[in-house]
Amino acid sequence: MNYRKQKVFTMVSAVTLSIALLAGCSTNNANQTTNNGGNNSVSTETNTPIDPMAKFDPPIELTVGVAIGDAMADDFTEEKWENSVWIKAYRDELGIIIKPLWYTKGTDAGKQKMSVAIASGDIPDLIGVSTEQLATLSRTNLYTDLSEVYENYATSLTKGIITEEGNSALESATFGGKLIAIPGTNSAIDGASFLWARQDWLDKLGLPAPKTTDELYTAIKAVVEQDPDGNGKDDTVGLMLNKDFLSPGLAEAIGLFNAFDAYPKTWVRGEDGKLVYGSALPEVKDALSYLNKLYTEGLIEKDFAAKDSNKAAELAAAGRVGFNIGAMWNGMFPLQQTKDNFPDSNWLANPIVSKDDQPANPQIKLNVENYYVMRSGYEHPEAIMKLINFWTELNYGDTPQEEYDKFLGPAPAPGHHWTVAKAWKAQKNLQAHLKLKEAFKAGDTSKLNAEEKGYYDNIQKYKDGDNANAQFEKVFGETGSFKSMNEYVTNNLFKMDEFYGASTDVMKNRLKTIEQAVIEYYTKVIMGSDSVNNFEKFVSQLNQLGLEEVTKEVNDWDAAK
Ligand SMILES: [Ca+2]
Repeated sequence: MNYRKQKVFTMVSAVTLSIALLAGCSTNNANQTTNNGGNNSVSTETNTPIDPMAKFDPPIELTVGVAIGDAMADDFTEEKWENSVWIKAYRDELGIIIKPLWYTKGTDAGKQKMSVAIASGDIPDLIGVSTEQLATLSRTNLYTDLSEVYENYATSLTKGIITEEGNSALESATFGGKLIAIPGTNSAIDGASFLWARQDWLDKLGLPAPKTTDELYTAIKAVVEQDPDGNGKDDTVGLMLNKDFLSPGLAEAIGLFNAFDAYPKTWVRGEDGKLVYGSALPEVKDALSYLNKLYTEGLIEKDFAAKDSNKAAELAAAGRVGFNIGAMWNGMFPLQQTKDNFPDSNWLANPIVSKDDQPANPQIKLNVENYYVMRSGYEHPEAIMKLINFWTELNYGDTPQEEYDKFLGPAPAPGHHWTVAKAWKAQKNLQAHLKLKEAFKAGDTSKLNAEEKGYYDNIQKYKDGDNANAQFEKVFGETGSFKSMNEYVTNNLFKMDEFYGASTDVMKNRLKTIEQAVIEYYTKVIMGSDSVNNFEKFVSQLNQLGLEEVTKEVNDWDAAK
């Protein structure tokens, strides 16, 4: 993640944290009572009902490795970590005494230390690993099968969160019928593309928000040729585009490929039931021809292939671009910059366009932040479920404000980076939007949680004239990107990448080269130095680079799952 995007995410989480004090209280005493009751949940008697929230009595020890990421780096000390409210609560409320075996600083160091531990066969009782490391672990006897632990100890709240986007998160942690890890889920839908448009320019030009690729072409041409900013200069670009236009985020073209039923860099199921690589399917030709037309007619920047997304995004701050295809958060960065410089500007996120009158399907992929593995032979594997239940109850349960703030509120609360295990709710942000809409309609904020109330207050400031807070309206507000997200969800439009396993053997060695060949060919076609007429030649080149073998492996994975 590059610096400026990172800054945005830091900002979003800082906002999340800084507003937590504001919301109203509710009660959660039932859990407290149960926890303090010291009910021993590890009973193996079959007729004893399992209490998934019960405290271990006597307490148990659980060893972990602590990876200090960039977001924690600034104020991290070992002492602070060991005395944080998380570690204390795990001990006092769950009866789980966390014992760190090591500390690493930086993402790479953390990954490397974990890989070395896995290779040496000597791992802590609980580890959080990547998809790749999980695949390596699946070939060892280092893990515990957590199938029953999940079944018996995950609360219904936790199960709802882990399966919120279907069973693929659990399936991605299942090897040979064994659930070898609990997936620490994150949101897949929040990665979808939108068509961001300068609505103020469309209004001025008397054009509707484009729904089809034809309407988009018309609108792009109009903003370039009809001087929508009225400065008398021929200085407007139609569509913001960067050299990595197949990477989701900002100034990308994925949403345009999806408009033509093309799904680059994902695995889609063909008519014969086999998985095929979206970048090599003929549907991409229509998207490439479309982009080539925009390029040839001067509607996208001549030098887009030399610009990364941040560089391409400078067009937004300069008020020189009409359209951007990118993520739900673009309303914060970079599009807030347009508002800062041009108070009358009005970016709105629309669903991506479609080649016909059927809505397009935005591509998304499974998003698991960490796979939580329990060491084979560890006596209390259900500890992982209790840690995650604790997290889900605190975040998404009926938690008193004061309790929530202790962990996730403003400083000195440590925040979520200091946890040992967590799973995010996929539709958290969408629900925030829906609840905010209701709250503004009813003029009643009593149903909002702390995070949502913070957004509410910022949107209200924007409505009262503070343009610096436009970004909250543009993402979470009634007119925000989640309005279009809700259309995606309501109409069940998402196209999920069908491959969600760890990299297969050939994939590990070849996929980067294959992806490089894809972006090179696509770029050449857009810029007119190659042609869609050479598409079949391009596909056979990809097969020579290893795509054929990768496809076989992916289908073997698919057949085995
Ligand atoms: Ca102009």
